[in-house]
Amino acid sequence: MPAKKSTVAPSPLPTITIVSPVEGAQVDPTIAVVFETDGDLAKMTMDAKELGNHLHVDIDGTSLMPMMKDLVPLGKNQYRYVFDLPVKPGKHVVSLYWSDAQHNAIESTVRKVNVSVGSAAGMK
Ligand SMILES: [Cu+2]
Repeated sequence: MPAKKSTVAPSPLPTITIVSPVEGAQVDPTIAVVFETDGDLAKMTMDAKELGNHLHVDIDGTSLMPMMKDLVPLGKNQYRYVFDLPVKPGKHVVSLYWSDAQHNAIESTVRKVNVSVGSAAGMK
């Protein structure tokens, strides 16, 4: 679904940062995102008992809502998420943000990286 803008005030929200890929990185068609947050993801994903602000991962404007089982804890508040569908070669935009309970992006939290996926021939 297309990301919509939230009207919720950006009151204190946990930090969220994309650790990898870095801006401009060349990545595999099955894109893995590593991010860091001091938020309690059990309460900030679709697993929450009462849905409030929660994590969205977005690729090329299509937002996904990972469950806890989709997030691999790496320690130090870092987690890995792998998009389950491979993307086509070329440029892609990966973003990560908190959305409100209505699934609207809280704009102040949007983190974005541009990546490019090599053609099959160019891949190792
Ligand atoms: Cu959502």
